[in-house]
Amino acid sequence: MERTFAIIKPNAFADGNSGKIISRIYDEGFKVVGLKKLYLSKVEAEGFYYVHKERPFFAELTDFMSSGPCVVMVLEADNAIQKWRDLMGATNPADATEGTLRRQFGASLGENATHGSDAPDTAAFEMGYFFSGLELL
Ligand code: 3AN
Repeated sequence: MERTFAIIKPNAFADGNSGKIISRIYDEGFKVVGLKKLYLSKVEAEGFYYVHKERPFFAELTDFMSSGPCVVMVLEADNAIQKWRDLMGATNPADATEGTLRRQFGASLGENATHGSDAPDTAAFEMGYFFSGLELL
């Protein structure tokens, strides 16, 4: 079993799609180990996306992620990191395959509905950023 970190981003939360996304997560066989709704500050969003701080879209990305509430989750499954990325689809919803979450709920490259860790080390950092060990029992 592996764990990964996921976010339902502010656009998907505001659109009322959190329930549909969580339902899909269960249907695909993930266990939800941690889940909470948060309204990130700009500083908290910058800390989370620290690895992207030199990227040209950093300000846009952190403005968006602090623009409204989101849902943060820890998901568990065999091969959870890749499995969740496959369910999300390509970063740009326009390139995402039919049936993926970003295709269904994403609005644009920035407002792409969901986030998922891309490797074990980033998953460990991201889970620890939002959840204590006690919250993941
Ligand atoms: P992924 O989340 O699929 O791993 P990355 O790591 O390329 O994608 O991008 C990190 C985040 O930055 C993505 N979730 C995406 O929403 C956002 N992003 C990527 N490129 C742009 C861009 N050109 N403009 C705005 N936001 C972007």
